[in-house]
Amino acid sequence: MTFRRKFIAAAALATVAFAAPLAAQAQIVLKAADVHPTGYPTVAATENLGKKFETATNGKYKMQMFPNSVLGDEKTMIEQTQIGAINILRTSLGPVGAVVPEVNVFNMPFVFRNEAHMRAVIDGPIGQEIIDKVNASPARLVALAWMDGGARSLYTKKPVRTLADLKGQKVRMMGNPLFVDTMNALGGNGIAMGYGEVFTALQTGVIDGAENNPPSMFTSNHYTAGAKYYAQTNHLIIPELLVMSKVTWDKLTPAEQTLMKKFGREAQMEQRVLWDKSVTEYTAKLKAAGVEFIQVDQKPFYDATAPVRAKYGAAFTDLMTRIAAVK
Ligand code: GTR
Repeated sequence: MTFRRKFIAAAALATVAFAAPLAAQAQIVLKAADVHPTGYPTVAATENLGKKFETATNGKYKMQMFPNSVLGDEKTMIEQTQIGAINILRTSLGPVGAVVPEVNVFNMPFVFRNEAHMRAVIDGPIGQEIIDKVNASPARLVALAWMDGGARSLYTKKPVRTLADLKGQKVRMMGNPLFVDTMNALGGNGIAMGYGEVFTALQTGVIDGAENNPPSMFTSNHYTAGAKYYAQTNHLIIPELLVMSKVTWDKLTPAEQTLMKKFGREAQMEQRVLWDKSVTEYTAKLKAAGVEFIQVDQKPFYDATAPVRAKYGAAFTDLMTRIAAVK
């Protein structure tokens, strides 16, 4: 190789070597997290939001999704989001209630008549008020959008056909005293633990059952750990949140914040469509795997949880009247 050629080759290499780290540095990676696996409605809708944000900002940002609880359970991930170690988190409102008590109005048993009622509430002014409360709280979280977690029902190793069948059964609940109180009011024995611990706890007999929606019951494999009966109590209809760390939010330009909110709202609507499909799909899969779906009379479950609504709802009496009035 002549000197001139060597020089050109070296210069080209240097350009590549120089350009690559620059380009890598220029792109800001947003870490997103979810307890659910790839393909789950919440994960898919959040990933799409990330792609839209990347395109709209001409590649200034890129979202990297950490699904399947790889960054910890929801409580831990909320804490990581508060300090900015996670930038975007999709979480149930359940554990958010432990850090922003004002959202607990949506976490109460039977506060919504059904899913359609819940959707009408979160899409309207009350949903926005709760989002504003999260954002105004000292929790350092910025709520971007709602997502749908359907209705939670009981799944157990022994069938629950009436309230009496639940007596003394140890049932895993999410980490928020409100949920443990709910299970105890139903006559069971509520035990708080992280989602990722439920499978082993079912296998080893630490718990006799848990409660969740059909997509979660299927994708977490809990039905293979002995929980073969799904009693359709619908006792909790808890919306979920897509939140951004306030640390990250404050670094976005006002235009980027507007984009984030817009794409958040779109993700809310997109996830809902995916959600409805997944409930149908996973209910069928659970049935095919031998899970018995039990229709229960929900009235005794509603009545038994009245003390929980009285205790936790005392702070929200006006709001609860307004929620009940939403058609
Ligand atoms: C699911 C929900 C998760 C998580 C989980 C749980 O339905 O989507 O965010 O809260 O339940 O029971 O911990």
